[in-house]
Amino acid sequence: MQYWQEQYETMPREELRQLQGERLAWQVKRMYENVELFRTRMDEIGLKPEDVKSVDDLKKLPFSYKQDLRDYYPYGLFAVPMKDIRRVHASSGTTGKQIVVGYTDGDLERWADCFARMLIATGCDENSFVQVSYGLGLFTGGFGAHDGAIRIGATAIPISSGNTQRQIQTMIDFGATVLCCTPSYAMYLGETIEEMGVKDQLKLKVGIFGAEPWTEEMRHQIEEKLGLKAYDIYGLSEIMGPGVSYECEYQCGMHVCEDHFIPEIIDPDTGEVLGEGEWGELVFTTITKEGFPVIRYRTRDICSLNYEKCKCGRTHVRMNKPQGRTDDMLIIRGVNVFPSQIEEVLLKVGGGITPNYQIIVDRVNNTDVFEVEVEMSEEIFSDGVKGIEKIEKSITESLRSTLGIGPKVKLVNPKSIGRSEGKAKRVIDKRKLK
Ligand code: DLL
Repeated sequence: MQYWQEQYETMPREELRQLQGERLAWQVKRMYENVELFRTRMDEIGLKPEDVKSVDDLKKLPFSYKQDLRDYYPYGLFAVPMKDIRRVHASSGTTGKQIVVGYTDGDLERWADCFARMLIATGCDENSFVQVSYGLGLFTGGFGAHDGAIRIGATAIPISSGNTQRQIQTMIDFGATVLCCTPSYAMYLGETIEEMGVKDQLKLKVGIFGAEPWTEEMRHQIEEKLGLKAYDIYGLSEIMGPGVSYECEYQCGMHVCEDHFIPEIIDPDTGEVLGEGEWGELVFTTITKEGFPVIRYRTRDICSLNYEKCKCGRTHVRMNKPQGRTDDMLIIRGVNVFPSQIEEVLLKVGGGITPNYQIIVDRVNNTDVFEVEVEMSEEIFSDGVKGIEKIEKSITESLRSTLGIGPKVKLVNPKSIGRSEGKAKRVIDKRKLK
C-alpha cells in the first residue's frame, strides 16, 4: 500500500480525534481574534474560545454560510493580513457576484499534499505525466491538480480545459498517463477520441474526475472510452478545492482529509447532528487553514459518512457521493449555475422580454445540454423573426459572459410558460430522471 503522509492517513482514530481537538481549539481562538463576523456570532451565543477544547465541543459552535462570503466580499472573512495571502480563487454565487477565497503559503502546501495523497493512492508517482484539463484560473480545479502533480514529483501538463482536438493530440504527443478534468469533459474527450480513431495511441492509466455529480454508469463509459481507471474527487472552493476528499484504490467512498477538515452531517432544517450512515447536509470545519478558515460551513451537499476502517489502511472517514444539493445550484458541464443569475441577466437585457423563463437541462450523449426559454412580450412577437433572432443572440452572449457558459436561448410565445400559484418552477432538470 502506498501513502503520501502515512503518519496522518493511517492515524488511529483516537489519536486523530485528539489532534483534531487541538487544532480546532487553535483555529477557534485565532478566528475569534481575527474574523469579526465569527467573533460577533460567538458573542451572541455567549461562547468563548476557551470553551472549545475538543471535537465534542464542535456542536456548540455557530454555522457559517455561503451568504457570509457574499456579505463580506471580497476579503472580509480572511483571518490573516492580505500581505500573507499568496493566491486567491473564486467561484460563482447566487447573485452573480463571485465568492472569493484566499490561501497562505502554508495553505497551498497543505492543499498540494491533499491532492498528492490521492495521486499516490491511485498509483501515480514521479514517472507520471499529469494532464491538467480542469480550468486553470480562478476555478480551484486546475491549480489544485497542478500543484498536487508537482508535489509528488510528477510532470504536469497544464493545458486547462477546452480546445478538444488539440487536447487529445497533446495527450498523445506528451505521453499523458493521468487525466484530471470534470467527468462530463472526460466523456466528451472519449467521444472525440473515438471519432479521431486514436484510442490505441493513448497512454492514460488513471483519471481523476470531480467538481460535479456523476454516476457509476458514466464511470464505466469513461473507463471504456479512455482506457483508464476513473476515480472520484470532491472539493469546494470554500473549503479547499479538489482534494477535500478522494477515492483510494478500493473506491468505496471518498476519504476526507480529516487531519485538516472535520465533517459533520446535519439535518438541514433543524441543524441537529445526525449519526453515521444517515443522509443529511454535509458541514465542514477547516482546522488547519490560515487564510480563509471556516467553522461549520454549510456545503448544501446531501451526503452520508462511513467511519469503518477501509481496506486500504486509511482511517479517515469516507463520504458517499453527494446525492444532490439543498439549494438550487445547478452544475452544468462543471460550471456552477444559479437560476437567479439567469433571472438577473434577463431582467437587465430587458427590451421586450418578460421575466418568465424556464431553464431546461438535459444530458444527451453524456454531455449536458442547457437551454433557456424566455417569454417575449406581445410587441416583439409582432416584430417578426429577424428581431427575435437578434434578441436571442444578445441574451446568449450576456448569459455566456455572466455564467461562463452559453445556453441555447429560445424566445417563446407570450404566456406559453406555465404559471404556478406557489413557487415558480424555473428549472427542469431532465438529468435527474435518467
Ligand atoms: O468544484 C472543486 C473541485 C474541482 C472538486 C475539481 C473536484 C475536482 P466549486 O466550483 O466550489 O469547487 O463547486 C463545489 O461542486 O459543493 C459539490 O456540489 C460539487 N462537487 C464537487 N466535487 C464533486 C464530486 C469545485 N466529486 C461543488 N461529486 C460542491 C459530486 C461534486 N459533486
